[in-house]
Amino acid sequence: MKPGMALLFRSSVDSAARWQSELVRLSPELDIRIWPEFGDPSEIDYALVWHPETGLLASLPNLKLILSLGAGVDHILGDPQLPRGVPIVRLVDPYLTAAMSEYVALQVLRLHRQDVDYRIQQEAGIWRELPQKNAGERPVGILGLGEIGQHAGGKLASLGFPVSGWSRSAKTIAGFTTYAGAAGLMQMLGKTEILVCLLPLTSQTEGILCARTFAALPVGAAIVNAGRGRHLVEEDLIPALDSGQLSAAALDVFQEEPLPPGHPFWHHPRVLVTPHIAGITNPATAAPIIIDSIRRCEEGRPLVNQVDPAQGY
Ligand code: NDP
Ligand code: OXD
Repeated sequence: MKPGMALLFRSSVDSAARWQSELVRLSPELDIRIWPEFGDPSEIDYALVWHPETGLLASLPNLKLILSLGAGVDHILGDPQLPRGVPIVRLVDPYLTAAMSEYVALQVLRLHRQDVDYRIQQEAGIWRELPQKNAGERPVGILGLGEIGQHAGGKLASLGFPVSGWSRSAKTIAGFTTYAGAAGLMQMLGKTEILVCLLPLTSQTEGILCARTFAALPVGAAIVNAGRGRHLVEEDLIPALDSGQLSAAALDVFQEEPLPPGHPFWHHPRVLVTPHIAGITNPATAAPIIIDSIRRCEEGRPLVNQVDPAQGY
C-alpha cells in the first residue's frame, strides 16, 4: 500500500483503540484518523464507518472507498448526502456469520423447546409438562438467504429442523426449500412455525414483520428478528402475542436502540430482548478483510462484497 494513505474511523461503539492496533499491525503505513479529530478532510482516502453522521462522508472530497463496519449498510445508505459515486463494501466475515448462526440456533431452540412458557411457569412456581414436538416436526422459515441466512439455515438443518428460506432472486440450495417473490413469501409463511428475519433493511423489506405476515403464519408461531429493528412494525407485535397468534418473539434489533426505558418489549413475558449482540464485529478477524478491500482498491482489482445502492444491500 502506498505510504500516506489515510483512513477515517468512525464508530458509535467504543472500539477505536482495538481497530487501530489491528489495522496498524497489518498495514503500518496506513494513517488512521479517529473521528471526530481527523484533520484535513481532503486527506482522507478511506472511511471505515458505523452510523456515520449525515454529511460526514460527503465532506471528504477525495474519498475512494466506504467500508462498512457491519454486514448491513442501511446505516450508510440512509444518509441523504451520501456521495453517490463512491463504492461501498460491506463486511462479510466468517466469524461474524458464525456468531449470527449461534444466536439464531439459540433462539430457535428456545422457542422450539417452549422456554418462554417454562420461564412464565417458573415465575408462578408451576410444575407442568407441555406437549413437545421434535425439531423435525417444527418447520423454520428464514427471510433472507444471503451469507448469514444460508449459514444459519445450515446449522438449523443439522439440528433436524425442516428449513425453508426466502430471497429476492430464486435459488436452489441443497437441504432447503426455497421461495422467492411476494407469492413465495405467502407460501412459506403458511408452513412456518418459527420465522427468522435475516434480511437487509431496504425500502422493500421495511415493515415486513407486520400484522399481515403474522396472520399468514400458523396460530402459535414464533418470530426471531436479527435483521434490523425497522423490519418489525412494533405496534403490531404485542396484539399478535396477546391474541395468541404468535407465541413468542426473540428480538435483537429495535426501531430505537438502545431500546428506550419503559418500552413494552422490556417487560412483555413473551418477548426476549437482546441489545443488538447477535453478531458483534470482531476487529481481529475483520481487519484483514478491511485491509484486503483497501489493497484491492489501491491496485485497481475488483472489490468483493460491493454494495448495490440501487438494491439497498
Ligand atoms: P446478504 O446481502 O448476504 O443477504 C441478504 C439476503 O436478503 C439475500 O438472500 C437477498 O436476496 C435477501 N433479500 C434482500 N432483499 C430482499 C427482498 N426484497 N425480498 C426477498 N429477499 C430479499 O446479507 P447478510 O446475510 O450478510 O446480512 C443480512 C442482514 O443481517 C444485514 O443486512 C443486517 O441487517 C443483519 N445483521 C444483523 C446483525 C446483528 O447483530 N443483529 C449482525 C450482522 C448482520 P438475494 O439472495 O436474492 O439477493
Ligand atoms: C451488522 C450489525 O450489520 O452488526 O453487522 O448489525
